[in-house]
Amino acid sequence: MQTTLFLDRALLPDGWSSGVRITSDGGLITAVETGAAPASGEAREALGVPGIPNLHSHAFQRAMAGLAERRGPAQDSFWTWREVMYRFLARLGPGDVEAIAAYAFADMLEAGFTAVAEFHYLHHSPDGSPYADVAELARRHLKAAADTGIGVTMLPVFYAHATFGGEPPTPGQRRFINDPDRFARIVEALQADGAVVGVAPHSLRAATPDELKAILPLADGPVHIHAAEQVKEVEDCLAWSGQRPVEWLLDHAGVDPRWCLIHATHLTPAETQGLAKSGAVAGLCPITEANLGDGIFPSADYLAAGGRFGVGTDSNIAVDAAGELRQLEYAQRLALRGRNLLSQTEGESTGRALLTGACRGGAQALGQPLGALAIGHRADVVCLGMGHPDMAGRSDDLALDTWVFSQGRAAIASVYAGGRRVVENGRHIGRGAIDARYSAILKGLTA
Ligand code: NGQ
Ligand code: ZN
Repeated sequence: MQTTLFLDRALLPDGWSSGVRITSDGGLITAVETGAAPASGEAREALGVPGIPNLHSHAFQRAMAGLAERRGPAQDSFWTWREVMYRFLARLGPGDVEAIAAYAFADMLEAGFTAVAEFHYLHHSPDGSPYADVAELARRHLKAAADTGIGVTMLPVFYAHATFGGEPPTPGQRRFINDPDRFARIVEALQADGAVVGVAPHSLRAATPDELKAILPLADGPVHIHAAEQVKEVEDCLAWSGQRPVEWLLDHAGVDPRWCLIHATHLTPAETQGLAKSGAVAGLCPITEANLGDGIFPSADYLAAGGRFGVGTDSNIAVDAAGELRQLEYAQRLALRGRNLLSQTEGESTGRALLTGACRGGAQALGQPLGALAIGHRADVVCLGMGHPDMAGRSDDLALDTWVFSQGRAAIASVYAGGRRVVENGRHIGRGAIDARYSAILKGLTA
């Protein structure tokens, strides 16, 4: 179906333009006119920018937001959080997973994310046995994406071990486990559904080098892996191989633009340069990384070296595209005691630099034409509410910086995903039913 959207101002690949008409067909942009006048009855918005791809999500974790913020008996850490997460996921059935994913995806759309890479590892029933359809839970995510209108790249996760050296998995991990053959069946099922599909070895903890070799050829989409998020993981990797996780991947795994290294928090200067040179995307999840106490990725050095990046909501503890970009910059400000550290040239808007970078890297990491208001790309547009007093007299980069650094997701008025308006007045059009289903489930999970 052909649709048009008229924008008084829009951020196109070569900069801000006036009188922009975006025509799309079947979800993709087929024409971009500038200097046009609005037609009567045509959808019209004040200011539009490309929707941001969310390159890393575990949708089910949205429903445990707020459940792990209480001090435990010993020192809390990423690893104690993970125990809470394992206990939480043990209670989720297919209907719960689908309802939570729909809620998370609607939340993402309202927050400025128009596509998501779902890093999906919750494959099996609570006792570890597969569902009758081995791709049951993966397909529930596809259904939730279709229902909400968010674009999706499915990343079925290969998970087989508790830690480096092929250790057997723990009971808390049994819902994640496959051998390469059964994993291939999940990948094939998603491909048969016509989804964009990549592969995701969970981490070097969960997949051995031989397993990596077996699973990488199963799909031609992107390859995502968690790497070097925690200091303990770096130490354990050194003990196992004599190398750090990112160093090992760069040396042994053929890291190239098909790859996205999630977190990559703990890097030596040589790894930072090596990752930048590889053309892979650093998948940064600044809000979750702060929540989990991971550490600070060296973004300023990495971007100065030409490194590619995108942002992800990971645990979905707080879903906000502007918030991720802000936290990315703020971590550098706090660590380096400077300001405007992630824009590269004098006078450049930091919000604009972050948005543009995250759109480009996010599109690469999702393996789809996303993140640009240009022909052939998905018609994903985030429109800011310019009537707010904070926006008075502001447009273009100033409006963008006000969104990113001040207002956050409250600045978003409308969102178009695949040419369809799915967020109106800041609310997803399916909110009523999605919220009712989600609240009922959440009540049961907290009881
Ligand atoms: C995950 N999340 O797979 O959900 C992980 C925790 C792990 C983050 N790393 C589990 N943020 O890494 O073992
Ligand atoms: Zn993750």
